[in-house]
Amino acid sequence: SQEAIAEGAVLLRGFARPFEAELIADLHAIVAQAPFRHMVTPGGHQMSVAMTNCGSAGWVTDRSGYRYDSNDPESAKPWPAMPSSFFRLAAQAAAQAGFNDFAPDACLINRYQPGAKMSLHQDKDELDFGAPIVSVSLGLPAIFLWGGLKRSDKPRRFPLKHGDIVAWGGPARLVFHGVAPLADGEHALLGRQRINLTFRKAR
Ligand code: MD5
Ligand code: FE
Repeated sequence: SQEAIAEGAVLLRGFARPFEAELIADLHAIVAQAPFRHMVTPGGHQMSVAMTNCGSAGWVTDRSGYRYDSNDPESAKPWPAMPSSFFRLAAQAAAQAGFNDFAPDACLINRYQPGAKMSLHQDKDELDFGAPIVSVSLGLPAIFLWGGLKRSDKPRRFPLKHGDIVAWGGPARLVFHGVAPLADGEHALLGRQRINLTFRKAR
């Protein structure tokens, strides 16, 4: 099924379900090479969400700022390559949502354990805001917060479940968004966590 959240934002319920086994196997291989870690914001706060990356550019934050880096700062080696299962799913979902020829070079992998959250923010560390962002939800359900173009716009709440994909672009690309604190639970494939794959064209 396909629903419009807002202009430029399309929710594809269950779109990733046919890919789940391949995605989870590929995820385990990435995490073996580049483990999840809690990064620190420029303000010095440790994030409750644990992160890693795959692809030629990985999103990182530390005391010096937010940026994309070709290498994992923990290992000083390149981030693991983006598996073809990840790339194909992101490109197919983008096309289904009306964004043709999406070629992500970055996949940020977010791990939410119970209580973890992401505060309202904009994604603006990418070079070209003309490319969409594709977000894949796996594991425990979460409430996605969808604000406006101003931080003060009151967010609407959307439940996102295992297999749901959202594609954002055009007028939705710079909307403030976040994730409410994860409720505890147990997912049959992923246990007590939610994994979010965020595909972007960084460079
Ligand atoms: C998540 N991750 O569920 C969210 C969902 C992040 C992040 O927000 O930055 O890692 S993904 C993306 C999103 C949502 C709404 C608008 C836009 C991106 N956008 O247009 O930039 O872990
Ligand atoms: Fe974001």
